[in-house]
Amino acid sequence: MTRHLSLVRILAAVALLGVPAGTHALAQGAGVSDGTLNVALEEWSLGFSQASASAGTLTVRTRNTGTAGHNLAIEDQAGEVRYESPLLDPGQSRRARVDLSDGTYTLYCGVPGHRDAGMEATLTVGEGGGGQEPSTGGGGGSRGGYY
Ligand SMILES: [Cu+2]
Repeated sequence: MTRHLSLVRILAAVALLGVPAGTHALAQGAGVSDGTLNVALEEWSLGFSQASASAGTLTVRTRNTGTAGHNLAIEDQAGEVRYESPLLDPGQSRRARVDLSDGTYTLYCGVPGHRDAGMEATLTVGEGGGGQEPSTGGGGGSRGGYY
């Protein structure tokens, strides 16, 4: 008897899983995969809020999937802008290579007001990020100052 009940439950669960997810999900594929950071500029997000990558050269693909002009800036933890795309019109995209070392970076849209509206994300590079090869830097645990 209990066997029948659990079979019914499994079938019900499968049926639920079969329902397509919401059609209006966040931009597909945004975030980091295969050494490429995909950014979807839209109102009001970058398509993701947190991502991580291995240290090194990161390909940054920025696409304006929104309806207003946007751009992308990458700022390091010292507040220095490491990359900034030109202003992109809706539908435009840009590709660049950015060399990033271990650290935490803030990504945002530089159009006034857009960052505050939600066009901001955090990228963690190196420790705790990427998760592929451990950093080649001799495995010391010390985090030296950047000065
Ligand atoms: Cu913007």
